[in-house]
Amino acid sequence: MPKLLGAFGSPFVRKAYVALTEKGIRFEHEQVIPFNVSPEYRKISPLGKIPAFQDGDKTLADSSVIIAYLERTHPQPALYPSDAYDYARALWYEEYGDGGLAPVLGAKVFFPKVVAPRFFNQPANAAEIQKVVDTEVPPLLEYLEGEIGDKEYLVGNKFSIADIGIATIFVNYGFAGYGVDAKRWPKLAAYVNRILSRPSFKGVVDKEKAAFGIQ
Ligand SMILES: N[C@@H](CCC(=O)N[C@@H](CS)C(=O)NCC(=O)O)C(=O)O
Repeated sequence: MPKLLGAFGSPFVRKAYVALTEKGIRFEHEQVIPFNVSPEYRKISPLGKIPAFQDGDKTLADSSVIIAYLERTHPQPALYPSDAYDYARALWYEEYGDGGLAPVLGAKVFFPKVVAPRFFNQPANAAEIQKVVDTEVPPLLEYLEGEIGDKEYLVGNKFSIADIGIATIFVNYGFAGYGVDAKRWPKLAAYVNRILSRPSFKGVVDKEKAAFGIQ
């Protein structure tokens, strides 16, 4: 059976977990904590990051790479649009999640608020985190509010990698005690709720909450 490696709490591990679930692929999941990984793990993931993936004797690292592979091995249900422009737009939203949202909502809010105090014995600087929430987060959400508009999904009227890549970051934001203010960004707030209530997201997020002791 294929194996996903990487710890709960990582938005990138969650991306791969959701993609595997959406595609109905049975898999094992091994919790690998990042930052001080074993030499064996580094052979699979040369940058030492999570997630990684094993499929028989094939190994892969990086959530985007893993999901692209799954799309070829298990084409249905498709997680990438077939139209060329929709495909590229979906990759753009995935990148907006990985490279735009994650460094702020993940690295500057979730990490210092949840991970650093629990696992690195570093107390959270509440004022610093709040400043990020008040100044750096809003423009990122403003853009998404305009993009989602009245659409159900970000691209092509269909659930795709775009929705996985964006919604996964809001799980971490939620774990940190924050959410999308529905008065300020009503369309985005409804969209995030809609995507996160899919069984694929709900299943993994419930397990993560149990692991972290989050209500
Ligand atoms: N582009 C990578 C990012 C993975 C990533 O940054 N994972 C974090 C955990 S959320 C990590 O392993 N950090 C440890 C490190 O940077 O050494 C992906 O999509 O898989």
